[in-house]
Amino acid sequence: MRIEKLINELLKKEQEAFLVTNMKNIRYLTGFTGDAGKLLIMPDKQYLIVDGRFTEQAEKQCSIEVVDYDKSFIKTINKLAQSHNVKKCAFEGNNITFNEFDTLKKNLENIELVSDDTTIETIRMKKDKEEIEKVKHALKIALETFEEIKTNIVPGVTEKEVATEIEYTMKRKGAEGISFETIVASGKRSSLPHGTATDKKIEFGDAVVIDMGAIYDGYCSDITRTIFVGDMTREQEKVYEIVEKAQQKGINAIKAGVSCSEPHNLVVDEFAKDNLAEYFVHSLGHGVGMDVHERPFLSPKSSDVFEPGMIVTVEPGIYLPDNFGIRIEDMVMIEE
Ligand SMILES: [Mn+2]
Repeated sequence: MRIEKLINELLKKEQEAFLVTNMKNIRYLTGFTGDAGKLLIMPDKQYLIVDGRFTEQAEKQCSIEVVDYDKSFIKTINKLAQSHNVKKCAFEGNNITFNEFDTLKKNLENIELVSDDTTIETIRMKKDKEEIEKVKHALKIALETFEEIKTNIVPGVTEKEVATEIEYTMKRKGAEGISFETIVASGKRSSLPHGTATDKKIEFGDAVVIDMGAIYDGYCSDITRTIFVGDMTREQEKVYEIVEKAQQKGINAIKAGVSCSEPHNLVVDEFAKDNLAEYFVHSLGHGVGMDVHERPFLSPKSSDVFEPGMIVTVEPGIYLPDNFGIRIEDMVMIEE
């Protein structure tokens, strides 16, 4: 069970308690899908605290004790923590506001607060079987959608119309939402790495970068395709081949035990051969799960190492300002 993985980490770190406030982390650990609640974890006892709207749902979805918030989350958390003699409690510093921290500090009597935004995130990097199936399904929805709509990308259609059709088709195929605002960047706009769709009409000769993803049962997918309306120029063809080759090089470098910074560095070296390294302006990829961007990051700064169960994107791109851009993004799962 996932919650046991966290308890093992608490025991290792001699941490008495962990107050989880990030709703995705609560869902990950307990299965609770409501949009409000707090999770108090101690090695020997765990509580999910919810308000009356969610009591029945929480009891059905979780195997841990569900407690009513009794008109105040913070007072109830304090009461529970005191009853277990907690003196030190971890909380998610990257998830609460300054004011929420202030409230915690004032109300948790004689409890030292320590920020911890790595323990759960580290556990989440490695997906279990159930998670892998959900990500695969989210990916299937995105891939099928692209195949279905690509023939409709023709001169005269606007970027927004393409994005809307993508989002509608993904939902029709079972997506509960989109992983992020769909990117459709055509012509000169394709050199904007995050060019969200506008009213610009797609023209003959345009490169069109489409970055899209679906959410299925809480899990995201993320793919990018670059297509050309009409014939590619010689330059476009050459850059496309370079990006494709660099992506393959990056994918081939991914293996359990390898540093997450290595594929990025190899891709930069590959682009440098054609003097294009300066036009690759972001990192090579990122983990995908309940968040569309999560650890591990395939960036030169990453200190993570690939492990079986991780799912990451590999998305090299070349962006030639005022000319065109090309990005190709696929998802990779690390196995033994
Ligand atoms: Mn991505």
